[in-house]
Amino acid sequence: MMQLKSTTPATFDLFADDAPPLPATEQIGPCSFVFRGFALPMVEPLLPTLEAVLAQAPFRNMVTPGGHIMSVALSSCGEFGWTTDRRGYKYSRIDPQSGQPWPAMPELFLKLAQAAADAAGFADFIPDACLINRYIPGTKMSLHQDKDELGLQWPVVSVSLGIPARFLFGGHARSDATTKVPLFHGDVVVWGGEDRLRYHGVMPIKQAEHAQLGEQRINFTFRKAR
Ligand SMILES: O=C(O)CCC(=O)C(=O)O
Ligand SMILES: [Mn+2]
Repeated sequence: MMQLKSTTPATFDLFADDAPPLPATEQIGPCSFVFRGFALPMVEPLLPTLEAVLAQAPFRNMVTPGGHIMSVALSSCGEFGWTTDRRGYKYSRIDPQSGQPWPAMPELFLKLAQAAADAAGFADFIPDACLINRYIPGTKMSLHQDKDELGLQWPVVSVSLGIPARFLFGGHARSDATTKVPLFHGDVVVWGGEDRLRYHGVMPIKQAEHAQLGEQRINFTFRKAR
């Protein structure tokens, strides 16, 4: 497996006062970047915008095809939303819970996704799907690939808000070694190109409280679904 240019130590304590400062931009793969605090300048208007989206399409815990209820609660906005049920994973224009189209992708979300994609070398990214995940302490996301999209030439742009997470970034096989990337409020990760189908996940979220978001982590991932 290729060597990753990560400066993150293999083990770390997110809460330690003596934790080393993180570089502003970290390259975690040939076409993958962590931009520290990239979303911070937009957080103030982002939160009420998110609330308006969630009023239309509230978080829900979906069922996987295997019958497990996902611990992470999910919603979507944009032309397409991602759903899972006993029949499988899919993108759809209609939120099955409301029977209505998913909320439109707010201009601010689009701007943020485009700016981050641009910074990673993917100009003119026009995502048509934004998945919104809500993690509470103890919840996690198992290693998986984002592969239900048709627009695999476009990156995934992932925005983290609220309490910290330890993001796992692996290779093209589930069994490949993973790099542990701490993600904090405002951090944005972009992976695309040859890294687009790399396995990734989120370790169980540790108990913590965020000044604005309380005991939760919100993550948006922007994709080109169709
Ligand atoms: O929460 C994260 O940081 C990653 C989320 C993710 O991989 C997904 O929604 O597919
Ligand atoms: Mn994913």
